[in-house]
Amino acid sequence: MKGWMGKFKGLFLLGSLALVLSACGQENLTALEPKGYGAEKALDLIILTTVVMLFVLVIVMLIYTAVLLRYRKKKGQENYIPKQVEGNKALETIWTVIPIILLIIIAVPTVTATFDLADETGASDHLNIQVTGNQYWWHFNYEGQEIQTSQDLYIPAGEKVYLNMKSSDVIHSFWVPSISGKMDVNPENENTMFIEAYEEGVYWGKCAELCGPSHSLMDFKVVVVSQEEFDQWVEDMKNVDPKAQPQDAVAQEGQALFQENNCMGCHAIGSSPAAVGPNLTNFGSRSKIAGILEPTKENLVRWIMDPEEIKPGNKMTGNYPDVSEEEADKIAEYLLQLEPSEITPEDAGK
Ligand code: HEC
Ligand SMILES: [Cu+2]
Repeated sequence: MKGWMGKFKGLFLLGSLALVLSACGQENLTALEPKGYGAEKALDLIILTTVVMLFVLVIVMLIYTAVLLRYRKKKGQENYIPKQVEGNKALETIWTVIPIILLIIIAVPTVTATFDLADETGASDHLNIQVTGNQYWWHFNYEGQEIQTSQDLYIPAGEKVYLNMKSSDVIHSFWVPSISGKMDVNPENENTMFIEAYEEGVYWGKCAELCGPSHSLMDFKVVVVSQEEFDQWVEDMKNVDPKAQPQDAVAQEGQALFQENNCMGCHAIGSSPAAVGPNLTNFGSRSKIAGILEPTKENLVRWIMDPEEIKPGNKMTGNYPDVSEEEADKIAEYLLQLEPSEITPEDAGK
């Protein structure tokens, strides 16, 4: 009985694992359908090493089966002792040389790709973006331009973009699986990585280093648009007037409440570098709220009322006066109309 139960348990585990892992194939979040330079290099190496390993597995299994069949103890030969062999130069040479060749086949492209992906010599000819990892959100500062943004990183398709990354608190790791590999984001030193996305689209990014209770919610997006769209986005973002009055009367009240409730202490609108919290310049165009929630008014009110319920341990909780639902609703109305550019994640084919 217990044996059967055990078998069922195994089957159940396998089934649920298959179910859970099938979500790993999500479009725009999988390293197995590369849409960028680094991810493509990585997949080539994954395929190469898998082929080499399968080759070894097949050969070893063939020899193993052949030996099992051929040299098993046969009826009537119970007392037969086969010829005793001690060392065979030819065999030993073969099984030393073949693994060396296989390792060289893996090592040469791996080392080449490593140097290629770490190459920073052309950095000054390309767009450079300062990336800051924070518990539990990402900030992007376009170097040499008056643009600061958070959560959604806009880049042009088909262009190398250099990311100079640092953390404001603990170690994070920047990872957009379908575009490139991971890079540690440390508090002490800056790490640089370039990314190049081939196609327009919205690619999902993850923090890949355990950084606190909401680590798994530290999502962001890379919004890849055409060069023309990108140029327009840059223009629009540069020309933002942070104090602009909204048209709508409710949104105007929201703006006043946003100022009264200390929100401005942590959230900049425009290119000011204040960075305790995400920059909200183009908040109305966000693909998600706080990196994870669908961008609806309802969700935004939920966030403003109780961010702790959504992201435990975040640095906004408790640091602003209580706002009523009515007030939160007005603030939401204000924040959602902050759409300085027509270029949004929808243009990138969200
Ligand atoms: C003490 C600093 C601080 C104050 C004050 C503060 N926030 Fe925040 N806020 C944060 C931080 C930090 C985050 C990011 C949380 C996370 O994702 O971990 C955040 C996130 C947000 C987000 C999501 C942003 C995005 O890009 O998706 C919104 C919206 C927001 N806050 C609105 C407000 C409003 C409205 C107020 C005033 C009532 C306010 N905040 C006051 C620090 C603050
Ligand atoms: Cu993190």
